[in-house]
Amino acid sequence: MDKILSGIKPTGKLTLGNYIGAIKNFSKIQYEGETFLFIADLHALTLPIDPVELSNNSRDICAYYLAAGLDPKHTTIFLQSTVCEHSEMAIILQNYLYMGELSRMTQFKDKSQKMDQNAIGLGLFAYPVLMAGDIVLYDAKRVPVGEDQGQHVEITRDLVKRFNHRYGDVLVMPKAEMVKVGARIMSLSDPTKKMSKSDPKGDIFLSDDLAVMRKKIMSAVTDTGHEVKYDVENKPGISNLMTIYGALKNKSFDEIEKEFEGKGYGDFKRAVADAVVEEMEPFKARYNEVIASGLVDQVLQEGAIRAKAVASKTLERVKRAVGLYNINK
Ligand code: ATP
Ligand code: LTN
Repeated sequence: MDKILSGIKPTGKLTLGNYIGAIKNFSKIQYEGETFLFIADLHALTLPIDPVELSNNSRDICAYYLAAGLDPKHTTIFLQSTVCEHSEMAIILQNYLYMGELSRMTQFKDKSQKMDQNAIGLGLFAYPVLMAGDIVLYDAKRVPVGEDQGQHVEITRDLVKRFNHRYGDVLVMPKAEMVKVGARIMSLSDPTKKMSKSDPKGDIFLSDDLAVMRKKIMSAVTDTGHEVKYDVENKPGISNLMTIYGALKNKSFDEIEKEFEGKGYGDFKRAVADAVVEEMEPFKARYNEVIASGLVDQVLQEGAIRAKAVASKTLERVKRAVGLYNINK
């Protein structure tokens, strides 16, 4: 059975983009393999974050995973920081990624550009090293992510090639997988920018009330004209709403165009808002149940034990391969 692995970093409140591009898909594919899903709390430390927020966000992601139908009996759900092998693996792997290639990562460039140039943490620069470690520790072949994370999986592939070339067949080659519709949901106020939890303009948060979600959709920026037509270049606002609608209703752009032929933006927006509310109402109710049940801590404790059992074996394999002396022969 193929290993499937992904994670979300607890940097802020989760958005509809995280739901459509990641969480909804995780629950759909979890039984296709042995699945590991974690909360990338060490990654969240790569930018300044309030400690209370970090820990609340971490709990919330686990609750949202469970609310989306992720089954902790099958899928190992855990916190990255509770499996120390992630940190240890990163220390070893940092020697096989180069500063030139790390400095070309889009996420690093985007995030570091906005910062005081004298206060860019080493962790932000080395982000892909930690992420490569996350992936190879579980021998993951499939890595479901949104479009923005594709580059980090690519650099992991480069690392695996380089490492295996040097030491033999030690690491498993991963591959990024993206949802066909919804791998990049855009901001509702600026549909040329990604909806992002760390830059929350035009976001729909999973914690928003249903009425607020509806209002945000109804006031989303649209384009000139009145035709519901998929055209990212000339109609980025409508195309983004079509992506949201298509992903939630499982409809193609052709089908959506036919459905709204002769109707205006207002009718279409109402239908998108209905689709969002229809999906979010039971999801939010399940989230509230999970939080009230106390299940989160139990799942994360069991997950840490299961994840560690797998990760520690891979780490041993890697240590042996690079020649770290084994005192437990
Ligand atoms: P940040 O703003 O802190 O960089 P983010 O909102 O981009 O965070 P991540 O933690 O990087 O969220 O992403 C979690 C998962 O959700 C990843 O697989 C990511 O690719 C996906 N994702 C994030 N934003 C979107 C989006 N707008 N559309 C589709 N998928 C997304
Ligand atoms: N960088 C990812 C989170 C992440 C991840 C991973 C995803 C950390 N490690 C390993 C897939 C595999 C993000 O920002 N979503």
